[in-house]
Amino acid sequence: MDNAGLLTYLSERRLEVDRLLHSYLPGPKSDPPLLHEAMRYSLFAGGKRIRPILCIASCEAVGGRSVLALPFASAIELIHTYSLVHDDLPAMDDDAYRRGKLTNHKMFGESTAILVGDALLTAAFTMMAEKGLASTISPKKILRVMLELGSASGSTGMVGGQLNDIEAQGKEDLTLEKLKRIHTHKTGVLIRASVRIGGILGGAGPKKRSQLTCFGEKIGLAFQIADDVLDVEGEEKKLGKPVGQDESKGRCTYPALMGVSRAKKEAIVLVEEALTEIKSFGPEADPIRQIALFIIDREK
Ligand code: GRG
Repeated sequence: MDNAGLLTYLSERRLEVDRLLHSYLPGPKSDPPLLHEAMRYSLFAGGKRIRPILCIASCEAVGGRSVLALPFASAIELIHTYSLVHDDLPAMDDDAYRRGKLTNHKMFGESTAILVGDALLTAAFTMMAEKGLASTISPKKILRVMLELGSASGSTGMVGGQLNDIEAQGKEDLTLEKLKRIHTHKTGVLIRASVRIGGILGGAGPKKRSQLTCFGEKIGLAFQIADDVLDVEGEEKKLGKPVGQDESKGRCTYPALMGVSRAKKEAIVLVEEALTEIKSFGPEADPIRQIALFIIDREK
C-alpha cells in the first residue's frame, strides 16, 4: 500500500464511521435539541478518526470483516470526542479552539459541554450493546470488547492519565518514566484498546492478540510524542488550534524533557518496534503498518 492507497483507505473508513455515527445519534432537532446539536457539533468537527480506523484495520489485519468492527470502532470515537470536549473545559485546559472550530463550551456554554461529554460517553456503551445485540457476534465477545473499552477509558486508563497529567503540570522534577506513564495512560491506552478490540472482533488467537497489544502500546505512545512535537513545530492552520500551548501552560512533554529532535527519534524507534511486533502478519496488515507510519508523519 503506497501513500495514495493509505489516503484512500483512511477517507473511505472515515466515511463509514461518520455515516454510522450520523445515523445512530439522535438528530439535531431531537429533544433536547440543544444537547443533540452540541453533541453533533463536536463529533462532526473534522476529527481524523484514527482510533476507529485503527480498530477496523486491526480487525482486517487478523482476517476479520470490517463490518463487524464498525459499530465498536465508532463507539471508540464517541469516547474520544467526549474526552476532548471535557479536556477543553475551563476547569481543565481552558481551550478556545479545537479541530479548527470554537470549543464546545465556547459555542454552547460550560454546563452544556459537560453534558455533551457525559452523553457521548454513555452513547458509546449504549451503541455497543445495541449494535452488538443486533449482530451475529457472541454476547461473550461483545462483553469482552465493552470491558476492554471501559477499562481503557476509566480511572485506571485515560481518566486516570488525565489526572496524573493535571497533577504534573508546572512540576520541575518530572522524570521521563513519570511522563511516559502519563502519556501511556492519557493517550496510549485508548489507542491500544482500539487495536485490541479490532483483534478480538477479528478472531485473533492469543499470539496475535499479544502482538497487537504490543503494537498498539508502542504506536499509542508514539502518537502522543508526535502530538507534543506538533505543538512545537506544527502549523496552527493545519492543526486547527494554537501551537505552543504546552510550553505556555507549563506542561511537561517529550520535547521539553529531551528536545524536539530526540523526541522525534524516540517516536520513530517506537514505530519501528511496533512494526517488528507484527512482522509475521500478512499483507492484510498493511493498513495498520501504514497507519503506524502516518502517526509520526502527520501534519495534524
Ligand atoms: C477524561 C477529560 C478527560 C480527558 C482524558 C484524551 C484526554 C484525556 C484528553 C484529551 C486532550 C489531549 C490533547 C490528549 C492527548 C490525546 C490527543 C493527542 C488528542 C487528539 O487526538 P487526535 O489528534 O484528534 O486524534 P482528532 O481531532 O483528529 O480526533
